[in-house]
Amino acid sequence: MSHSDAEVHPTVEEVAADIASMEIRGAATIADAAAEALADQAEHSDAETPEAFRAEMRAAGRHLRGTRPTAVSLPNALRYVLRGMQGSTVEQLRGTVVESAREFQRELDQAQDNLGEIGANRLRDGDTVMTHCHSTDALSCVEKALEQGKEISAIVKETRPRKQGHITARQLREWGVPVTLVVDNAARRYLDETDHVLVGADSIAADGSVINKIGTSGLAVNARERGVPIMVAAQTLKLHPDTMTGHTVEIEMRDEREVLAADEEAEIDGDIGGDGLTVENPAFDVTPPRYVDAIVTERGQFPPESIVTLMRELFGDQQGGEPWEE
Ligand code: RI2
Repeated sequence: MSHSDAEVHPTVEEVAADIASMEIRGAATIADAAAEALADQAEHSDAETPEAFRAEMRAAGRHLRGTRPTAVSLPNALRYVLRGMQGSTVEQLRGTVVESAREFQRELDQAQDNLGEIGANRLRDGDTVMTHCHSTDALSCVEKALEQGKEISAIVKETRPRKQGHITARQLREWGVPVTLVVDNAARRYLDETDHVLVGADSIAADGSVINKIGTSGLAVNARERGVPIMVAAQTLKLHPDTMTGHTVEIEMRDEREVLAADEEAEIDGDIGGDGLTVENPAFDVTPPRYVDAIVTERGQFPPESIVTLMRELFGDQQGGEPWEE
């Protein structure tokens, strides 16, 4: 068997399929699942030589990497775990992969907690936040503010086409937060009642641009026009190292069926044109740094223009090819 035919464990295949279908979604959750899948591959590998083991791990990394292109937390997770693979025997390699996956997962949890504490300090007692999509980093700020004894209300944008705003609404209600759920088109009307727009990020570019769920940039422009501050909660795992050397972030285009899905309530049967109809379904958009007031990370809050300094500190010394490449 050549190295490029190396076996990928069924768990890796399942996790990859679940990420692609968005059964597993949200940048941090994707990163956590990818690290877990690599640990699983290592634990179940029956490779007999270190070379075969390394080839398997690289193949698993490539398989996971190919699922969704925009959230940089995925390659950042794969890099962290695969660069931790050390040793000259299969047992050493296995042990270090599992150990670095666990370490990555612990750091992920810790980073989200620390970020939440920092973000919560921006929220005052009685504030109303407007959310877009579902971000565990953004929700962590609300959770910590509640723990500090502050009363927070939320205006939650539904977030077409997949309506992840409903997940946000459900979580906030579990915490006892008063929630007003609105369709995306109603957001501007409710900005007058909003103290902060609070969103997450899938990737942050070196110039401070924020790549997040489609609709974020329009919301940010409207919020700026109304004088409502825009806060982005994104742990440093969301910083995109390639953008320091001029690369742009690929925006994922998803299936048209997400847009055309039948909806009985709205009398839509999912068939509105047939041939000649083009459907575009970009999952993300880019909010330029001038529309963002603060990027809140576990390392502190930053004006978007200064995020590049943090990126240099974190990624400046990383060189060489990707650890999942042959
Ligand atoms: P956390 C989501 O993307 C949303 O765009 C959200 O803001 C972002 O990931 C970050 O989520 P998708 O996977 O890492 O729903 O903060 O397409 O949980």
